[in-house]
Amino acid sequence: MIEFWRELMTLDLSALTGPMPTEMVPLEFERLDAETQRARALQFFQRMRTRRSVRQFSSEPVPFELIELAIRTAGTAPSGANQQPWRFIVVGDPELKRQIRLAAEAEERENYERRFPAEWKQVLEPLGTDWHKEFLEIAPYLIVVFRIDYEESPAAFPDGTAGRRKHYYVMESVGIAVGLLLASLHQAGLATLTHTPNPMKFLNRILGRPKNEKPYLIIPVGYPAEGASVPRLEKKPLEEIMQVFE
Ligand code: IYR
Repeated sequence: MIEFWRELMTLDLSALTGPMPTEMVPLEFERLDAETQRARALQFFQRMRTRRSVRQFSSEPVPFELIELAIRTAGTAPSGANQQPWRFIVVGDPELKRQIRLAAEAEERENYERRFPAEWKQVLEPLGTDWHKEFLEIAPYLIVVFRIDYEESPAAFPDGTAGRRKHYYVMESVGIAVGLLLASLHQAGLATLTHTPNPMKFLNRILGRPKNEKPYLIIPVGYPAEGASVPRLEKKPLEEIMQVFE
């Protein structure tokens, strides 16, 4: 009899009852008056429209706390089933930055000299980019973003069973998180670049990341070099990017 009760107490009954529903809590929501709404949205727009991708960095150090705050901000992003399929690796170590630069340049040299089709080269022309990526060594920090397509662990599932748990809407989720990351860094007065050497598999090797993590972007962060320049680019006007049905 005692055996029976002991057994019952150790049984995982969730297989019979299904997972516990998530606890619901009241939404924290600040209702703004119309004037504040407009002022805040306008101020954010005016700030964000000044962001430019920078390719000439200064080696001047930046406060690490700003990097941390940007990653915390990125981590607030919505994600498929709240799976938060991202990892942000912060690289300040000069030796690792050097390895990343050398590996990226080797791939990019192949791209520019052999692999890029003429059509791609044509659209890159106005940006004036080439295979040289010294910014990967000069910028004080590289934030290397990985997307996590699935989780493989002894307790992959909420009920603790082992296996491979697929993540959903990974590209969308990580894209949103990176948008918030870039906005935070710009808001903090730092310059960034979204850099995508191709292929990027070398980042797993250099940074020791497991194979369920795929490199998504490298984001050099720092202050612009003195006299840095950027291509004159236009953003599409509102009428071209928005259509309204009312
Ligand atoms: N990744 C390469 C090429 C490149 C591709 C696009 I699309 C850009 O907007 C900019 C560059 C490089 O970094 O040079």
